[in-house]
Amino acid sequence: MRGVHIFLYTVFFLGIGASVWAQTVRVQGYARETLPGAAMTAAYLSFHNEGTGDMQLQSVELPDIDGAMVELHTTVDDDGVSRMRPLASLVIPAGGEVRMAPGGTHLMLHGVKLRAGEQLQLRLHFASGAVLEVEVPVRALPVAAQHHHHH
Ligand SMILES: [Cu+2]
Repeated sequence: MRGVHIFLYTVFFLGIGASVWAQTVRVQGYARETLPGAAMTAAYLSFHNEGTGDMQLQSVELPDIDGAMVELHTTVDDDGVSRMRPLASLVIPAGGEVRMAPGGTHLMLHGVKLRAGEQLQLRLHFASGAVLEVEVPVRALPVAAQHHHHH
């Protein structure tokens, strides 16, 4: 698929008794372009943990954009109204997959101006101390979202 980047990342941990295990996660995804005059949008990543231990995503930075801030959000149904809530962290179970998607878990990007066709650099911090840099494409908003932006 054009415009989709897959990142492979492996970290080796030395445990007690010198046992070694590998932590490998595959990440792909995209960010949405910002509306004219807006400085906020969302990005959606998919994680495939091919390692033997759970991975816990704790925070995300945009190293190339001064003043940008990223929050991990989930969407909850509150009496029929969908609302976003901050998430402290996101666990990707060993051998499992986590997919962010519109209307679900997402990265909220503040202080950004993104245009479709650009590439966005993200720096992912995991609880293990591992840091992963990924680059995702910026995609155009779906037509409906250009008229209504719920946040
Ligand atoms: Cu949000």
